Amino acid sequence: MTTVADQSSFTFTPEEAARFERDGFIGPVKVFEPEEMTERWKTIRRQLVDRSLAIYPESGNRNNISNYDRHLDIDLLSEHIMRPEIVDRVASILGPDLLCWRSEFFPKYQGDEGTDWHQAATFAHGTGKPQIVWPTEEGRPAFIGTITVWTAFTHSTKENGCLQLMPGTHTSMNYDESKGMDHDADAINQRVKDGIKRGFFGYDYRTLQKDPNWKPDESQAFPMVLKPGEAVIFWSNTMHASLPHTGSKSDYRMGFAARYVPTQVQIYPGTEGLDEFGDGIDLTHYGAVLTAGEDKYGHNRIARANRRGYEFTPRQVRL
Ligand SMILES: O=C(O)CCC(=O)C(=O)O
Ligand SMILES: [Fe+2]
Repeated sequence: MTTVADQSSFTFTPEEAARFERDGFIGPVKVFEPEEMTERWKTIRRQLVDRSLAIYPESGNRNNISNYDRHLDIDLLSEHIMRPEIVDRVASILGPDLLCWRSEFFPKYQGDEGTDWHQAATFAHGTGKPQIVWPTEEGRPAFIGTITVWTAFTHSTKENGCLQLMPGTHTSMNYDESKGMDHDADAINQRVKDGIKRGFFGYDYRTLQKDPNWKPDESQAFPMVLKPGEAVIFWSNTMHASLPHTGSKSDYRMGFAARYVPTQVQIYPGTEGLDEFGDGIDLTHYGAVLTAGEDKYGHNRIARANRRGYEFTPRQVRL
């Protein structure tokens, strides 16, 4: 008897599925061996500087959004978002037809503040306008949020600002993203919240709290320590934050977040641009990537290849 290699070997076991449903996150999961990740990051870091095919122009701002979606021009990042280790697991949560609609870098350098506690459902937080819209059932969205896969490109430790998550907090929102926030780049690294230096890249996420007197319960925080090449997968509406970087200069933290939704979700509906974090980008060259299955809805513009010609081949995940 011959055995056929199981294409979908990274889908969740029933235990993993139950744990994810209970906690709203799972990790660490291995995407690459640490040595391989370190090598890949060396190359990616060099290639990031060449913006000739990046889909957004360069910005002078520090916490800028011009490095969003570099998977649309850097082959190693294009390949990263398509990795079976990631896509199969995301399909276990969202089903077999998947789009990657956003990637972002999250660096922390020596002395940087931690990231504010937050939950994201529509990603309207910066603009007041939803960036993703789920279909409604009986007038309400069937689901909220996106699945984020945050991969550590370097070591992510308590000293250099690892992510923190609060298990089980994905079932209700403490924030109203439609309120909008005022951006103030001068506030970066200036605020201490419950004894911890934190901010949200020039925003103060506390201004979105439904109850202004409520405080996140720090005792619920789980520190997600990751080796290079390990990832955490979480619902964006799970309470998450990160610690300040109190470590040494050479030990910087670099996270790469890729965000996924099923094909029925509308991405950037009714807009050709995005203004947030004190920057603006034009979506003319934007496309979502079909990472698995097929797109039966046609709601969104799809990028079939990156701008160097790397073709995105969707996986067919057997669930
Ligand atoms: O890396 C961080 O500090 C924050 C990441 C985050 O909020 C996200 O990936 O949604
Ligand atoms: Fe986040």
